Amino acid sequence: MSWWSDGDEADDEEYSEYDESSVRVRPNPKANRPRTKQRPAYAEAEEGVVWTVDRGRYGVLMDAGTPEEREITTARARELGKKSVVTGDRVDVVGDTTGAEGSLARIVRVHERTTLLRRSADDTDAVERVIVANADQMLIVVAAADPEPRPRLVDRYLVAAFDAGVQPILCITKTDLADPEPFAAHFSCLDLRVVTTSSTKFTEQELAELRSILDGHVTVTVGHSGVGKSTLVNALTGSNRAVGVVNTVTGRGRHTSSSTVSFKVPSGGWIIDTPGVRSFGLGHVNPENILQSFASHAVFPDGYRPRDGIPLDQAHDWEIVDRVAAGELGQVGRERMESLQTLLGNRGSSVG
Ligand SMILES: Nc1nc2c(ncn2[C@@H]2O[C@H](COP(=O)(O)OP(=O)(O)OP(=O)(O)O)[C@@H](O)[C@H]2O)c(=O)[nH]1
Ligand SMILES: [Mg+2]
Repeated sequence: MSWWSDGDEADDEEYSEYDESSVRVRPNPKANRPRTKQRPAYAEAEEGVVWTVDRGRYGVLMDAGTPEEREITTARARELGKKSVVTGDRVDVVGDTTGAEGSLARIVRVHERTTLLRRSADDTDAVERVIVANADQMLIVVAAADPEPRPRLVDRYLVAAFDAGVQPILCITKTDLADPEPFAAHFSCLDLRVVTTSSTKFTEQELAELRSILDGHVTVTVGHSGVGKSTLVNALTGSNRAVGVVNTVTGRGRHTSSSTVSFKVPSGGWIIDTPGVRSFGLGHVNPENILQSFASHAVFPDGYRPRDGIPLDQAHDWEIVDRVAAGELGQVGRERMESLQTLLGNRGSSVG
């Protein structure tokens, strides 16, 4: 298993032995009968939200927001089969749901998800890994320096966010080390909210702005290792996630966070800290959505009139490419389009 512990791989491979529901204590007299498709309805099941996944165990928050709110430890019931359970999932739980020391309940159902953020190992790999369920915002965290920010990686996150139906926000950290403006300028052709922070002097204003963005939402952080995701989550929520150091030679983080964990934002809402990933493949994304979502988030200069009266997001893909290449979104737009075309090219898709 890789260092990335998002649950799926953990459950289906190494950690399946920890699922007590798979332990058979005596010979099963029904072993030779065909399996029934009927499953128990679990009318007594209680609903909760998965707030973290760690090595085959799922932390579930029960009765959130009530005096009975409690965190319980669960395993997945065998009948879930290969279905993944990830942070953010709404689940039905049976068994001991008291949360008492040493208790273990079972997840028997996963509710339908409103959104699903996924990545693949690389762009040609259609096998997806689910990162979180039911988030409605994505905080794309990049550092102004150390590690050096890369616009093309942000393009990837943007595509994944649009594909998942999640609102992206760009957060540039470490503004004490470099001016964030030149990097932010790469995205001026898009309707993308940009916030900046510096952990050496988190100002109340910065934190208040971020909290107002998080208020009432479920926000998942994404970004390379070492960009400061956990540092930010700690500052916003008072949590105590371990933070790492960035190697001064390679400029890489140490992959300090290894699990995906949700934290309550004091003002309301949740922020989910994720481990930095080395690759954020988009092999699972429908290429048809990529240019459309780019066009629909474009920002046009004042007085702009769409060519032939057709808004950019309603144009055919080839025409979007053509119009952006002709300068409808300026030089910045051309660069973003080039990046998207490279991305599509990696996937073996052609555009225009
Ligand atoms: N100078 C400076 N350093 C920062 C800032 N934010 C975070 N750091 C440092 O960057 C290093 C990495 O921070 P983390 O919060 O662990 O980064 P992460 O994104 O959670 O990394 P992973 O968990 O490995 O994905 C730590 O040494 C932090 O102190 C900042 O705004 N300015
Ligand atoms: Mg971290």
